Amino acid sequence: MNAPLYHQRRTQCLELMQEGLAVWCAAAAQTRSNDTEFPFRQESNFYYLSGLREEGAVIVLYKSPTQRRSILFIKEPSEQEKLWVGGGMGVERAKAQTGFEEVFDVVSFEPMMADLLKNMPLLYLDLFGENAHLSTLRATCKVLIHQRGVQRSPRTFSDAHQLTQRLRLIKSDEEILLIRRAIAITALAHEAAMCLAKAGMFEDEISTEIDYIFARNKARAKAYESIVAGGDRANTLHYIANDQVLEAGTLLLIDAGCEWEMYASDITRTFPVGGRFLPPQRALYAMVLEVQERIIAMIAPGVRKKELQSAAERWLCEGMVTLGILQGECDALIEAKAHKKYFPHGIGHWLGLDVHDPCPYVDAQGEEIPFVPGMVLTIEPGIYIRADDTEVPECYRGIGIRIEDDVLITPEGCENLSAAIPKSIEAIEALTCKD
Ligand SMILES: [Mn+2]
Repeated sequence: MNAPLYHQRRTQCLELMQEGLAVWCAAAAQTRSNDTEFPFRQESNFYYLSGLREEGAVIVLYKSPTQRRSILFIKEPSEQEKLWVGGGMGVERAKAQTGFEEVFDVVSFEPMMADLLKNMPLLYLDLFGENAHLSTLRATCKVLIHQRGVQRSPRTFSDAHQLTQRLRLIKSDEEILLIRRAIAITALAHEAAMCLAKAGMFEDEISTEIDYIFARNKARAKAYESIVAGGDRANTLHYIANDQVLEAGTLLLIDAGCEWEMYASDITRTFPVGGRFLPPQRALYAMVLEVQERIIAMIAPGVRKKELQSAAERWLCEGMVTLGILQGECDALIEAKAHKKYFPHGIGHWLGLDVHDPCPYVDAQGEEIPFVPGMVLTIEPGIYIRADDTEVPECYRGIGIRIEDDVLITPEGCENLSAAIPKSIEAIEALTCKD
């Protein structure tokens, strides 16, 4: 565990804080059924500040005009827990390994908070999530509000996650390495899927191969449920049933990415099932690919995401007019939002500890934040034409295409971190053609 790295993040967080106290809770175990649980996944902001995969722990940062403290409350595993589930690291090991200046048993959280919150004007906490200690904190604040001799007590509440999410916007070199590793494993899975898919197979034969490649390469988890969508099912944006048969002459859209040391990858490829692109598929694919490559070429420090969005909408609209999918003049079609029927989503999103990394898109004034080196985002134009859409030429019906890469902003422009995953028509057909 890189304790100095997490220590530095807590220092940065204290820097951002106003006078006050900030609390981040570890994720709670989630029940799957009766007394069994889903695999544990740490809450991303908690992990960002600690590197800990412990359940039931709490981080408290304290900032007064004279003092900055960084405190960890952690569960001391009981003998029963040690026997059944192994338990966590406990207070002594946490003191030795985590780099927190102060570590306490989590049973002292409540009494210590009463003391720490005294004379504090501001409490940062997770306002919008499941906060195991919210009622405790509120009760503590209420007592202080009515207590004699306490001059100030927290009357202002702020979102603690906003502090960490501001810091998470710019990835360090260490974080970029983890994203690169996630993408490298994800690349193996997408290439294997292109080689494997053929008519007559079930979609979940492909998704289980993807799972296997992730697991065999020691990626602990998927960053999200894989979308393995043959033919018209690609037009259901979050199709995850993955239980239908692949048909000859259709495309397969796969949106899948593993998580490596908590960092996500998010990659989509669309390719013909066990053969070559048919002419209409090829024409539509080439158009989406060209737009994707032109958008990536625009990316550089100072550019804003909304510029990418409007360029993608314009170019996809022009492409659809050229192919006869939309009729009319492009300005008017965009004005009428006609293109949104076929490109209904955003051009991309931040990527990091969460696949949709909840870092800010706008500054305090509501202005979109321009790109800065170290930001990572996805670029994922797509066109979705349902089989039952009688407004478009028949040859395009039932085709859904998305091409998604993960892009790092660099001082010079950008780096497509997933450029090695086949996406040109030639590179894809070299893998999908079985003859
Ligand atoms: Mn995505």
